Amino acid sequence: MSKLIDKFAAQVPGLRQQAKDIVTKYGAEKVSDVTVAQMFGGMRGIKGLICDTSVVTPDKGLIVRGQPILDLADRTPEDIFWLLLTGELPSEAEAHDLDQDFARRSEVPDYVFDVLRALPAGSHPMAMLNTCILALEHESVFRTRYFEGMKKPDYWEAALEDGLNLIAKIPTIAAAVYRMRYEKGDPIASKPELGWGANYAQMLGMDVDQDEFAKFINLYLNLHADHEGGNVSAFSCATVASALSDPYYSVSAGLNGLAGPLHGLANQECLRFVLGIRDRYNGIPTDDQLVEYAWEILNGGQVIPGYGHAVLRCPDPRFIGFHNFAEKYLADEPLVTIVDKIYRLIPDVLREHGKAKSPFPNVDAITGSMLYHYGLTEYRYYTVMFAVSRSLGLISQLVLSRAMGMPIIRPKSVTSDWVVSQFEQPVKV
Ligand code: HAX
Repeated sequence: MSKLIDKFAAQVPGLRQQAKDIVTKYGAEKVSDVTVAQMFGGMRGIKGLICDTSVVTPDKGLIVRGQPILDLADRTPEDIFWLLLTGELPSEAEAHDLDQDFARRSEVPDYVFDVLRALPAGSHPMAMLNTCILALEHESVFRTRYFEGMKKPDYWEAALEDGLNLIAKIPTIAAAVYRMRYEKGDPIASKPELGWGANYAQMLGMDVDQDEFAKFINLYLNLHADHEGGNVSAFSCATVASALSDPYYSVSAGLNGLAGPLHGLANQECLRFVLGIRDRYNGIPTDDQLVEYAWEILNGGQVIPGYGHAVLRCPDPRFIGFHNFAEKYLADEPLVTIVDKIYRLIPDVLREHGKAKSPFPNVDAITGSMLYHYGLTEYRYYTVMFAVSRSLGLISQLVLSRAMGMPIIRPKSVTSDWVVSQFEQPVKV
């Protein structure tokens, strides 16, 4: 058994007891009122889920297990996974043990590559990744054990087993998606001894300073790993997992949500936006040109990609984390200069426009431009990198839910007519 499994196993009885105690003590207390506007507004602001891995506060952004994400920027993604699952950062020995465990589990069966080869040439990289994850479902320990009669207290263990296997394999699959989809040559052999993130970086095969690129990829994987429980990918994954669909089905469901343009796919839209500015103005626009361009977009009824957020009401600290990295390593990159200019000028435009509740950048406002700098110009691929990272959060969340004995998710829906009937005054005759 790995040190992570041991550590988490020791926590499980406490997690389960805590969940029971909370319900016993506070079960009848009310935490949220629901208005009709919220029902028609994507359930924004309704407190109805438990997620212990991270919280996003409007004024501070992402806090992972009590630690602001920027304090964790120099950690490895493996450290973040350990933290998400156990609530603590690993010791050096524990981190090493997790790396070895991932290495042991990292080999991807040949049939997954056969599946990739069988897909149509122009497939979207996210469809390719997700198809591979579903193909890997063949390996599910959770499903096998469930149909052998696994008991509820053991669900978490089988879910974690699948989760560790999937995390260990996903960089190899994602890198193969990149190389096969964009005809970069054969997949590059895995070197798990480099560490989870650096190995992914080397398997992409970019012709850049590998040390710097690995640092960037580690930062990317680390900052995108989790964003509490109500975002589309986390909530979709949690809902599917609550039906005891195994982690391959559940993570795939979450990642299908990540593929939407208002969620994970936004990062490719952001790069297109920045490239559009560069091409239109033959380089870096003047302040006036940029403001004029932003108004053109808004008046055309479109959104400014990379700006606004459902929860945040401050610049996304993950944007700041990437911005800090760009200042150190990419100061001469014109796209980053444009991103900077947008950051300086667009919030005022959005304020004046008056619609977006947050005029600040989210994480997607900068990442595409940085990836482009490193030669990763195929922006349809970016969501796949997001997905590799987000697998850490989705799996931590679903394992915790099974450990806590959470039931199937099944909120009540009502019809529009029911809503009207609740509030309509009877017509006087
Ligand atoms: N530009 C122009 N208008 C915007 C806007 C932006 N960047 N952000 C929000 N608005 C508009 C909304 O479209 C909405 O208009 P309508 O009332 O006409 O529908 C209004 O402002 C209120 O929206 P909101 O409450 O501020 O924002 P939502 O919670 O509804 O949506 C979004 C949050 C992130 C989807 C939204 O800000 C947006 O579309 N941003 C641009 C796309 C983007 O950057 N997405 C990435 C988000 C990060 C993420 O999840 N990554 O995975």
